Amino acid sequence: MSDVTKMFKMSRRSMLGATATGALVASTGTAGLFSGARPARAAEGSFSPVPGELDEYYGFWSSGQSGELRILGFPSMRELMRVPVFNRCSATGWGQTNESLKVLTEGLTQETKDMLAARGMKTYDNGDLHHPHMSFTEGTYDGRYLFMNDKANTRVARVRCDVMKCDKILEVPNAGDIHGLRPQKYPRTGYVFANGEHELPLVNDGKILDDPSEYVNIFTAIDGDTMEVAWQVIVSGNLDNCDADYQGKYAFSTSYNSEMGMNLAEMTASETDHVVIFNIKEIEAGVANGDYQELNGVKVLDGRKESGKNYTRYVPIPNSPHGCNTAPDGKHVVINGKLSPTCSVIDVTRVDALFDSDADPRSCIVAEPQLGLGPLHTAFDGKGMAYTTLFLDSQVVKWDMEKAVRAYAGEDVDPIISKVDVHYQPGHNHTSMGETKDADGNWLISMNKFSKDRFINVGPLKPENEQLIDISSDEMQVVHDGPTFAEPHDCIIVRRDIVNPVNVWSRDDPMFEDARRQAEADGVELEDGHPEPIRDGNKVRVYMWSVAPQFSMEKFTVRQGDEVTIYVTNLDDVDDVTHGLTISNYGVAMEIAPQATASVTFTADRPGVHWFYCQWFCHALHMEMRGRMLVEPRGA
Ligand code: K7E
Ligand code: CUA
Repeated sequence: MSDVTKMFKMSRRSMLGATATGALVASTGTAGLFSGARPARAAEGSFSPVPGELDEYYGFWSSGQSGELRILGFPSMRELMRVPVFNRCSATGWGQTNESLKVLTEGLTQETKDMLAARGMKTYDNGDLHHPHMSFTEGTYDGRYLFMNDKANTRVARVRCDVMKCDKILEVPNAGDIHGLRPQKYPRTGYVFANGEHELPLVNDGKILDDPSEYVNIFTAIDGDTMEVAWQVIVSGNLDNCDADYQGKYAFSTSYNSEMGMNLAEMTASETDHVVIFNIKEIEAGVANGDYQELNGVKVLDGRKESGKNYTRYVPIPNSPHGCNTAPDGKHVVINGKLSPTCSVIDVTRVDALFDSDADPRSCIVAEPQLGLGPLHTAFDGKGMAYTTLFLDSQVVKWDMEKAVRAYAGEDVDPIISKVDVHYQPGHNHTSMGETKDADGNWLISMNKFSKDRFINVGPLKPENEQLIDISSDEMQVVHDGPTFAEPHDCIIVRRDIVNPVNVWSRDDPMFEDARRQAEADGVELEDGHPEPIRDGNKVRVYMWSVAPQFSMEKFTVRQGDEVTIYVTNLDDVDDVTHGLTISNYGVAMEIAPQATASVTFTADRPGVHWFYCQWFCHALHMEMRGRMLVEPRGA
């Protein structure tokens, strides 16, 4: 260790927070900035976020085929952070660091690992993340976790809300392409329900193609605490979106391909499709009684129409329903018609009868208002109003659920309150706290698939357009256009007080448990680093710490062909002093946030001097935060 290095480390440890470094960065702290004033709303002329003012809500945005989770301040819609999940991230090293690779690989099936290994890959580097949802306790968000699906590679991921990093990814066996995903709302999450969208032969070994009777779709309940599959249910027809009730009794899934068709004509042939209602207690009893087959290590129950079991009921719904949204009144579930201009409203208090007697499955439908063309998703204000996106009409329609129920019963009332044009072709929409019992009716977001002429042209690939809508009066008002890159399908809007991330990592965080274990085996304290690489055959481990603007090693030497693992522990514990480690011309880069340890393993196959540097601007001397890796040529 050089004298300068020692001095830095000494001063860091002995005068924590009082060094020049500490003072420099302490001024960027954010505490105390929030004044409590609300951004100006449409009624006051225009919407404008006030610089320096904090938002009232967290927005958790999916990113579709980008594969990441995004965090927005809401209602300003300022993008605050991107959390890599299913994607490979150049900035943070997600998909390259040992810590992220553990998360990305430990939940994969052996079959997937083998397939990827044959391509020289450890994990997938794409994903299709549609539906981010927070864990619930007693019908409202609890700030523990976010869960999300990957339609592309049949996975479900969990993000820890304390550090906003993904800590678990599970590949769901047996199912085909997880689409709809919702956590259990009551009593707590509990289960995370996940829909397999694309039907597959139950044993998919390449021997079956054109025998539809061998194809199935699978509904999966994942234990949100352990991120293991609790059970699966085979259903008739496919599964699209889903939601859970506020009683903890049922889950609901839309099916747009009850026909089990394999092409467009077949999939849309029938005038009616259905919603599947899952009876959670009955399914749990079936699991307890051994009424399942075990397939790829998972308990799979038969809930198909003809099974005669009490696990499921099938409620006929007009052609190709899409969105499935439980209202905060705890009573209604809105099924969005898509090809039908209607929404069908299920009354959950009438669902018991479907399981206890031979009641007509449609007897749980209490309203079916005609809303407009292409209803896809519905949001709620907690005051009895529903807001449905009309994809084909490019509108959002506000309607009164109670009036819709009365109209269905024969009364001459019009449930539609108003419509507003959006730009253009909306898919999901969401209200502030709208999927919880604490829906507050302040804001609506319309997530529009096309932006067309709303922004200056950026070429043939255009952004999407998410519009902020003031719903504080009967006439909805679009107050802001928010362009986004591919393709946030869905989002949630969570009151700020519910989410409380930390500012620095805890040194005993499980995320770097493996690093700690290896350091212990090497007789090293991660926080102290080690002055020389530790050699173990051709495996070499390098332990460094970082304190702005220095790494603890200014150089180290390895040999060509060595498998090198570099551990960096960021000893800075001031807000915002993240460091990075990039090795030039080696394709290696990672992020190390305050008090974190991160590590990366690579083969040192290119001899020569290679600078490693910090790529996260951290200090006035950030450019000087670098050192050299010497790779000695083979045979030297
Ligand atoms: Cu939630 Cu886009 Cu996957 Cu509707 S889906 S839009
Ligand atoms: Cu450390 Cu830049």
